[in-house]
Amino acid sequence: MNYEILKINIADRVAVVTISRPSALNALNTNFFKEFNHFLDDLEPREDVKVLVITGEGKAFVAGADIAEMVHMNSDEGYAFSTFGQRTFDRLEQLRIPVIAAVNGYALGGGCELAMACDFRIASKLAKFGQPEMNLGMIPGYAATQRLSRIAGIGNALYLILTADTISADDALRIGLVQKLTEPEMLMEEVMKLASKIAANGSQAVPTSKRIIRTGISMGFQEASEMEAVEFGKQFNDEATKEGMKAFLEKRKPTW
Ligand code: DAK
Repeated sequence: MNYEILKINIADRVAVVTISRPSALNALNTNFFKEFNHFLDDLEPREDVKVLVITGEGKAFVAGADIAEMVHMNSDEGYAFSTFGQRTFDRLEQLRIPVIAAVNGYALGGGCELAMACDFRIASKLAKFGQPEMNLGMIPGYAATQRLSRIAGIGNALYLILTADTISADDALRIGLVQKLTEPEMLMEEVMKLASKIAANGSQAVPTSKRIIRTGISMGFQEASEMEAVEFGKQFNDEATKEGMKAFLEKRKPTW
């Protein structure tokens, strides 16, 4: 597929996708969702890629769903746009490998929701976050009502969604929406360092941790702890786990 919106670079076990539609501040339209799903089709079976990074080109990460496209939709088209987007974000969240959002600028509406469907968020100090849908007379449609309250707590979710306020990167860090801030020019360097650190782990421990954290959040504590114990036990059949422990005891680095 010839991508018009996505720029893709895969090297050293890390895939970087740059959303590039700067004239519309990278607003998410149907074409974006088509391209992104195609990219995920290609990525999912690849064993050589260990981490995915998503960022935006220009002054926005993503300034929301494409209002210019949505304004012409009837109810059926709105429903189709909604379910296509929701399925795509769920697919991203459930991707086997970790996904880092490198938030370079505005992450508003659907853009903030995209960042929240990633596993964690590293942001430029100049980034801005918000769910301004209320200003357009609508509610969020890509699960901000659910993900934001799980990530930042119900009070912060209600505050952001009901006020439609845009908040600074500092405030996003304070409420736990972002895990780390960087100087704007250092964003990709810092993110790539983190991605490489995670990618260097050769065992199944990274994807397994992601899966049980993500699955466990919607389970009861006892049931989720039992799932962890089952997965913990399974690791003893994994050569990489044995190698990790042996290397520690032999005072050397593991060979993965
Ligand atoms: N959609 C389309 N175009 C957008 C856009 C967007 N979300 N955001 C910006 N643009 C376009 C602008 O129209 C402008 O285009 P031209 O006039 O140059 O042709 C260009 O990008 C540059 O924007 P500005 O001139 O406005 O740039 P400024 O630096 O002055 O302002 C801004 C930046 C981010 C503060 C401002 O552009 C802005 O407020 N943008 C809108 C932000 C916003 O409201 N985002 C939320 C969108 S609603 C659903 C699923 C999802 C959603 C809803 C329902 N269902 C499943 C039912 C999601 C909704 C949203 O995300």
